[in-house]
Amino acid sequence: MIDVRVPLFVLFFIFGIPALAELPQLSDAWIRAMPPGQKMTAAYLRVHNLGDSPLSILDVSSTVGMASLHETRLEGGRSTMQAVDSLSVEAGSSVTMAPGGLHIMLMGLKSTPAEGDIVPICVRTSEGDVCTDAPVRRAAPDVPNNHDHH
Ligand SMILES: [Cu+2]
Repeated sequence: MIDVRVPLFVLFFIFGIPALAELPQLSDAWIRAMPPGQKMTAAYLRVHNLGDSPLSILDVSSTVGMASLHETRLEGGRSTMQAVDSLSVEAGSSVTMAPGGLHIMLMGLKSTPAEGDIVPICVRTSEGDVCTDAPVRRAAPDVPNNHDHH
């Protein structure tokens, strides 16, 4: 039999090297510690788009309970929370979830995450799924130039 397979490098030469989907990177994840028995809390993190095209954050998940993307907004002097369907992150840019703004709502907790626990949080994006370990803390970590608005 004659081998008619074309070596890969020939295809690359003809069609160009296929662009590899660049997975986004997660950083600065943490979860707010709640008193035992609480059925909900919030997780915060930063999503970095390392690629050269915009990506979408489509869903969030965690092993501790139901997770959904929320945004806290000030409306008429009152703080309200809204579900966010999807979120886009510009190329080379990042989106920060922090108290008073975007956050991952964790509901229906099987057990309340305690201070010092490590909870996995996953983010589904148009470029693929990424996960990170989020430590449970009582307050936002001190980040320079990151003012904590409530
Ligand atoms: Cu919320």
